[in-house]
Amino acid sequence: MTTSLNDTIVALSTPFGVSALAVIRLSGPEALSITNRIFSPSRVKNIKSVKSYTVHHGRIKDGNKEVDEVMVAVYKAPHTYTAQDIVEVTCHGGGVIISTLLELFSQNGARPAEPGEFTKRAFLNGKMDLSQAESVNSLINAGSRRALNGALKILNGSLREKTEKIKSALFEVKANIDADIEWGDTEELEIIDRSDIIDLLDAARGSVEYILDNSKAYAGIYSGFRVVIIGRPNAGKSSLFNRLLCESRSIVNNIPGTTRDVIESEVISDRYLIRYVDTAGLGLENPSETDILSARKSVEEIEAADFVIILIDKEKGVGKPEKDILKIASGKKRVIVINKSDKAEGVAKKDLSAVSGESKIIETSCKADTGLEKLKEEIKHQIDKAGPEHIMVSVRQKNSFNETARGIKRVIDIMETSPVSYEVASYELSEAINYIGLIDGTVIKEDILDRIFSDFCIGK
Ligand SMILES: Nc1nc2c(ncn2[C@@H]2O[C@H](COP(=O)(O)OP(=O)(O)OP(=O)(O)O)[C@@H](O)[C@H]2O)c(=O)[nH]1
Ligand SMILES: [Mg+2]
Repeated sequence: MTTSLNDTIVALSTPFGVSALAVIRLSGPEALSITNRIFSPSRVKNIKSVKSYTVHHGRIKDGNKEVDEVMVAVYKAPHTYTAQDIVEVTCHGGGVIISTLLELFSQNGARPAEPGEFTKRAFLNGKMDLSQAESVNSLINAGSRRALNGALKILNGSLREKTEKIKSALFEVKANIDADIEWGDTEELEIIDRSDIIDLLDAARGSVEYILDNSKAYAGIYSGFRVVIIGRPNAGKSSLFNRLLCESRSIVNNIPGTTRDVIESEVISDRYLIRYVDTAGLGLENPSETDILSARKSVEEIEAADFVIILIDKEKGVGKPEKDILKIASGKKRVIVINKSDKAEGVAKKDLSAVSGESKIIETSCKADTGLEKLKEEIKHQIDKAGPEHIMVSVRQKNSFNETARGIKRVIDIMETSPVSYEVASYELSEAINYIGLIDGTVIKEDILDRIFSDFCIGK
């Protein structure tokens, strides 16, 4: 998509379909004159001469034929979303009206906008950096208050601030190293202090890792806190899953190996967006080829989880499957749940102290409906603990942060080796700085931009 910034673009900014009102937006140098050709204002003479940030009632006409009664808002460059003249026409929300208006604007010189082209212009005209532009999409797609807050923070520049700090530290190191390359042999110049440089690099790497640790990569839409239920076959995973969702989503059966695929579903509970994941049991006796594939998927789910519920069947206690699960999920935030607590015989909380470590233990019965509120509270507590800062970054940004961290690590390694090859260090630093540039958009290729903005809806 090689599109000129000088075209005036037009698009419907609200969903297409029948609604009370709809908004059509234009951006570009001709926005006002194109509108002027088809809009007859009721109070002012000419829409071109009105003040910025004003709204005007009037009629859109196709020749002498009236098409709709509308309100036209005028925002003049440069203090607008795209830094260009913007006109927003609020019309009635019927499909025919919208199509007719869009066609009229096109006939009069506006080009239909590409997806995300308004925000792309905002970025290209320096109104926001790329991380902020991307967050506009997350804002629109936010599936929860939490996701919305995350997107808003980034839109307000929180990621920008962090990347700027990292970048300026790297530039400082590079300036020092480059000075040494150029002047290192001359006596009068201070020799650079390697340990200071390494400290600076360590701090920069720490900041990148902080972002990575607190980030939640999203694929288009931020999909909630991922709670994975794991346990041996028949422990009651699907029963618990259904209870937590308050709907009968997974098949429950007393034959071990009922669930074979990963089943997931989302709920909003209070202000929390939680994605529960039901999995196939681990440790099935005499597994078929399909069972082995299912078990592999369950293990992958443990890895992808924000929080793991290790479900223990009270009657079965802790056997090989449980020991394996505890090991696989050792680095994970988790809770141990003893299910089927309605049964008289079996393990109790105190029997698990040898294997539970730091993990909390909760007893539940899906049959008698006990302990479930306690479990839900624990999950919410974990979401709150997930960090005061939950930084939303896209998969693309996450990759760039990873590359930056690796690059900085390479520079540290070089600086710690004697004799230091300052040329190589300088080269590696430029690479790391480049990766940061891919995040804020200071180094950006057209095809990457196209990919980012093609995920947007038209009109944004
Ligand atoms: N008594 C009692 N039975 C339960 C409880 N929870 C589940 N069950 C029963 O245990 C059996 C297995 O339940 P599921 O929910 O299908 O177990 P699962 O862990 O999903 O099993 P797989 O999908 O085969 O791995 C069913 O007969 C349930 O009715 C409980 O708390 N108490
Ligand atoms: Mg199941």
